[in-house]
Amino acid sequence: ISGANGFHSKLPSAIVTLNATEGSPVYTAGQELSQGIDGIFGKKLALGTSLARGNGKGKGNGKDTATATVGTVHAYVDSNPNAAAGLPELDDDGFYLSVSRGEVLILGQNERGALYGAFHYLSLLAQGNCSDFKLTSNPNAPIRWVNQWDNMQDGGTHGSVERGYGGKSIFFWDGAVRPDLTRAGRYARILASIGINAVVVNNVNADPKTLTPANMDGLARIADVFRPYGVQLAVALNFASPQTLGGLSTFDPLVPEVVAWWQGIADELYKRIPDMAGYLVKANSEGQPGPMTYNRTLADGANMFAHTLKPHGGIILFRAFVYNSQTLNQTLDWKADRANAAVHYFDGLDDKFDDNVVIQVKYGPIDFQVREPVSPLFTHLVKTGATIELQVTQEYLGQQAHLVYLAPMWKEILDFDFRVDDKRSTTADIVSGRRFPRKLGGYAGVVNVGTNTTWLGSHLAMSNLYAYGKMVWDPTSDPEALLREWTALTFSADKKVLDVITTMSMQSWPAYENYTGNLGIQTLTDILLGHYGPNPASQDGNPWGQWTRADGFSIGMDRTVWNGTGFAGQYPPAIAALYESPATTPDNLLLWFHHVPYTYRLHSGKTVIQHFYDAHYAGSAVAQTFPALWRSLKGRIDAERYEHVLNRLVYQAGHALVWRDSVNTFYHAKSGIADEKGRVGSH
Ligand code: GCW
Repeated sequence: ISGANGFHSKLPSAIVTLNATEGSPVYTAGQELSQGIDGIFGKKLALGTSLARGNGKGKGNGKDTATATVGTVHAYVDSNPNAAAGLPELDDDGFYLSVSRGEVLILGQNERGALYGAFHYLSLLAQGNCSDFKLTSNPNAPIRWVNQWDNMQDGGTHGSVERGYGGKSIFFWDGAVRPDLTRAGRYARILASIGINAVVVNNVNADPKTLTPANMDGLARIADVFRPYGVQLAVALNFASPQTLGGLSTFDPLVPEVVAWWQGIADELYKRIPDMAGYLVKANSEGQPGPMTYNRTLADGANMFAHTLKPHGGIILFRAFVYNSQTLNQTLDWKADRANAAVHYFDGLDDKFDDNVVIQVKYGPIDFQVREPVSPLFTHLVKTGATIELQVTQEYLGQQAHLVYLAPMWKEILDFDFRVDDKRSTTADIVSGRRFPRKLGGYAGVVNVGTNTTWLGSHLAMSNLYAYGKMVWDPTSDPEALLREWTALTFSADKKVLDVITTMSMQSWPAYENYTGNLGIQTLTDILLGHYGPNPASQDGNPWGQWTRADGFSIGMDRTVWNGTGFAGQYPPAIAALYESPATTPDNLLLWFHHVPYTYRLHSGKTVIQHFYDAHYAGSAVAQTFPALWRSLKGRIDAERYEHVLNRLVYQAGHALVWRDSVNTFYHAKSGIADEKGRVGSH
């Protein structure tokens, strides 16, 4: 911070933590404040543990005796009953922050909230804001989790991360929990600083061996390094474990021995981890076992776990990503559509789930594409709590080798208004439990950090993790403001640095959509291999049900009710009507909902094919400007990060051309229609 010395008089000289036992989040808050203020301003503060005033040890002019007090509202009011009247009501995890001439009061509704308040204060200081203010901040929803898709085994040896692009697992190695969990503790610190309160540590494609006694001991060690940051541990389960691990002859959720086996697991886990958050379960999807294996409903399956968690206060997030694309026949069945699966399987179950079951729904009905309509399942679950699953790891979005800032996409998703009963019904209001009053709900982000020093594999990708935490705390956050905040905290508050990173990032999602798959056709990547790089040919005839139905004349999935798969009819009437007709469907979702000739004219006046050609040129042209923009920051960013990011951006600029030419050449060959501008197929 430039001119840091000028701020000293506006800073506290001592820190007092209220009722903090070592290792508790309030204790951590005290440590973070002391380290943070020293780190930012070089000012060393006395750290005490009572309500007594600061002892004035800080060097100064004699007036330098202000104190930062941090603790729970409860602890504060206990020792200061008169103060109660002036304090706001807080929700779980919320905080109150008051700064007045260096006198700082940081109160959490619970210990975690106090830690969040401390991080918030530090973040303002680090951005050079030392002004006086009062702030009350409550989270949008109680569930603010991240999911890690970490495997315990990788070919029998090392912990890999499914769809992870930042190295090996920070939790697992060689089929067991790592002996050294220092990095897992650092991860909890990152997550707490952005308001995340739980981590599912293992892959949803779960290994039954996660639940051996030795591994449960290991999970408890992970929970121990999370706890000082108020981050709870959750675990993903394999539905067949009673059989594959427990040796029973069945895993039918209605068989008493199976239920007893799972009760034993819950009891063992909670004995080791009394504050465990709960479970995440992927069932009957992509080859995973589930209740439907025994003709039981998804509710039967979810409730079995809910029941065993209930005595311990745990919750289960049960995934809605249930589908079997292997039975779909693209050639013979025009109505075959994987997008229909979630609503199909969950319809009729809304009043069947226990109250500690939450359904975790991916934002789109297919799978983390560059653009999808928001899953209509959110409007079919009225009594059951829901979490929306977002992906911070960029599986279909460039795998951290491309800069794609995702917050603008999430914002559109969270702001989407489903018009349930013709009333405003945004995704955020549904998952937060406001639109249909419910206790539980919120957000799950698939993050997949790894052992790479950049965490996600690329420095700039961390803006996505930052924005994820901040947006789920407050979905009204402005993506650009979050990005500027993150840049100032991570790189520099230098105006040029802020402007360049903002310009590139804010253009990055639209550019990526343009060069990888526009008009709602989805990311035209390789469906069979790693979901990376262009391969439009793989988008049809694949067994995953991710199709475009492109032929020589026309393209797009007909998801109308009148003539197609019927998917559009899963939305409330006003939205269903909008998507039913190409005339009212927004251009950016046209091919998601309609099968049209390449010569169909968009609202923009262009034909579909010409839009393809132009958009792929336009998107890749934007990516081509990134390296030069970044080079203009030389000397303003440390050399190591400067070079690392530059390499990625140069690569992205080149790979965007590969995308452009592969996709354009493919559709030019398929349609036989010339590019009006003569660029495609002319050489
Ligand atoms: O699309 C798929 C991903 C899988 C993932 C699955 C899921 C964990 O490609 O890697 O498996 O989604 O979300 O379950």
